[in-house]
Amino acid sequence: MESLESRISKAIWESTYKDWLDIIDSDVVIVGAGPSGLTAASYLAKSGFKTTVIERRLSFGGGIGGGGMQLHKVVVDGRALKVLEDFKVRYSYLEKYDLYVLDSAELMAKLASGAIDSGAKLIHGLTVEDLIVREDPFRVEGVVVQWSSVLLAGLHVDPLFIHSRVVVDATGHDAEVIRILERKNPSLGIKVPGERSAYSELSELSVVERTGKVVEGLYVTGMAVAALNQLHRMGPIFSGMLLSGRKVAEEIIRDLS
Ligand code: 48H
Ligand code: FE2
Repeated sequence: MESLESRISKAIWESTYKDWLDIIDSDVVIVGAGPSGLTAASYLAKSGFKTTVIERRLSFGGGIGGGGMQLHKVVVDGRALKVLEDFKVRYSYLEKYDLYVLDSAELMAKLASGAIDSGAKLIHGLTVEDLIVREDPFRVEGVVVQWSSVLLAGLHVDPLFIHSRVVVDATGHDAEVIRILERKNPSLGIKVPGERSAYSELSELSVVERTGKVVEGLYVTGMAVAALNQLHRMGPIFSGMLLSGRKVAEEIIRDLS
């Protein structure tokens, strides 16, 4: 029998290699494992699309973990209940505020495990630093990825590619993927003006309304929708994020089918 150390290393290398050979050609790459990205991933994977979620950090949940100013709760309104039930997230109704309250830890954990159980592959510690594009006509055909640790160390290491039929920007407030498009493909005329100040009631609706395709092959969901369309922010109410994730999944399912 080989040493345990050799077997540990070989088991990890071999199964990572198998996973990567599989995800290098995905149907959908979702950038960001926050509420909108995880929700979208689950519905897409459940519909049979090979879905890969790339997350820069070594954790999942994006802004959920911070709750409301680090208090461990977030809220949703009644429109999001069906999504919470799909993920088996528990909530309590506070009648006097007409809001549903949930534990941020439970929401993070169950969105992530819902996405994984539906068949999505989540890779963490990996950053999307560029896009694969084709021109005439312009379309996005995947992402350029690098280990987050390499970027943090400031090393010059060339990246690798994940090809996909569709990419989703679920990177939150910074709309990082669309900003790459803005910076590197100026002829498209895409501008990311950034979000506006708080107006929760309005932005909870408009963020869902404006969710969808940006250019051929690239879609946007979650707070990145606000940055792209200069919409208001909403604070720690998450109905818009969950519904935006579900909506982008439905649009992609329709477009790819
Ligand atoms: C890989 C990346 C990259 C990259 C970023 O911020 P998120 O939680 O995003 P959403 O849009 O799903 O949810 C927003 C919500 O959390 C929020 O902040 C709300 C509702 N705010 C309202 C308000 O008023 O403030 O998650 C995005 C994820 C994070 O985990 C990032 O680490 C990750 O994307 N990410 N991953 N490559 N280039 N950029
Ligand atoms: Fe936020």
